[in-house]
Amino acid sequence: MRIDLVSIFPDYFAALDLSLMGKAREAGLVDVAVHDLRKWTEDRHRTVDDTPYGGGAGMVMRPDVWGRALDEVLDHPLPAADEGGAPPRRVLAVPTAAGVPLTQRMAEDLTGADQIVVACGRYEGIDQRVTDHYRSREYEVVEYSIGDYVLNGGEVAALVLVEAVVRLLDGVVGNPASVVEESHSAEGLLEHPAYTKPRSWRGLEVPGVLLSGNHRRIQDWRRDRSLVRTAHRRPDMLDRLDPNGLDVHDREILAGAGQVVRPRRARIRIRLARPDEAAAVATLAARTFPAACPPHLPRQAVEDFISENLTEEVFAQLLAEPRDNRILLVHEDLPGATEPIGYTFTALGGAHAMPTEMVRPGKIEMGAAYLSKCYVDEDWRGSGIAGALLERAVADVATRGRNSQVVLGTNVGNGRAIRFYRRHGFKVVSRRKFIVGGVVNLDEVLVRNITATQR
Ligand code: 6GU
Repeated sequence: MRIDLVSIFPDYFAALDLSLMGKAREAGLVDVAVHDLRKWTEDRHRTVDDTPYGGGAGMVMRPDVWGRALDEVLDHPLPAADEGGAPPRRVLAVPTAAGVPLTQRMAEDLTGADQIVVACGRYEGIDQRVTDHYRSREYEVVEYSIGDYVLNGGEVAALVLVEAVVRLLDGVVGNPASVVEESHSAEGLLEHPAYTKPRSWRGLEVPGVLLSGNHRRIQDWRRDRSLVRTAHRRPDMLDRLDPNGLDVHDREILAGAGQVVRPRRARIRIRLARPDEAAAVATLAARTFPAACPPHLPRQAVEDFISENLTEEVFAQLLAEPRDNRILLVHEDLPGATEPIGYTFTALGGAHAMPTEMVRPGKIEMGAAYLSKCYVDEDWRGSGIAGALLERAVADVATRGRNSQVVLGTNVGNGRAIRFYRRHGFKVVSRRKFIVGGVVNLDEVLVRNITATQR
């Protein structure tokens, strides 16, 4: 590949003699030439710019000087490409803050060019007719930007383009896998964080999973970290992700980081309910409870249960005791107040704590936290919100430090819920009766231990 850099500051490109770029040039993988634009001026002062037509601040680079320069540089013979008979692919790249964003896709595409000429403007840019002219002469012309900020000239952006393209050429980067596994590669996620020796540094430890030697676990952990990083730093990248490429675990991780991709893109927030939110919780509780009941349960029984147990008064009482009763809410993160779309209620102790008849020595201990409610509106089925909410509720129990287990009951016929809890580390250990509006139902009782790392 031939690269020509045209600039009034050719010294900027001394950096191309260094490191990987220098080696690529020595190895003959790329032939780089740097040109001083003033070589193509014809006046005593070697003028390259003039005042803008139409007025305004700054100076504009003259098309006549650029035209002479680019005619000559774009005419450079390219012997290697000419052998096949096909005309060489010559690309004119013009860095400008007003350009299209430079992407990894563009860099990959440009590895197929035979020649890239980068025309570096200064001042307020280059007369528009220059790119118009070469485009009309059937050159590929790309006016590109390297980010949403303004530079004094295109030289730094030219270095960026050259490095992004040349490192992708065969034989430049020693290990081709390191080009595949990085941020902005095919996966569409940012890369996971990396760690090396020493294991312990200034009181900070390398995450234990990376020392486990369990490659499956390491892979899974790294993917989770990629998802969380992308959600926090580049949520815009999630818009371009194929939601079908994300499994339910991926969606739960993203929801935990506040980003939802299915059934539609949304931002969510999970937080502790405030004492004044009893009415909102009661409305949500009444709306979501029926879906957890078996189909044969009489409607009246369900309604009786709701009007006895899921009232504003009941939730107001719970919210008045935040040390014992933990209510988490999920909201869509939109400007202005929105109704919650999901909630959990966990009793850590006190009046609503786990019923003593649920104790099973060796399995369910006295003083386990009791996850009494975990509901998300049906519209958000498959979003990952429920999993994120459940994990947040368990983490909340762990942070409070009072309980070493979380226990819950769910109807024996509710296979979906049972599979959900098992996927989240809960184990079925026994059964219990659960009375809904006077009708006796049978629940599976599931328990999850809170591990040392969670506490
Ligand atoms: Cl490519 N050029 C200039 N002058 N400013 C920029 C840029 C390019 N990309 C972002 N800002």
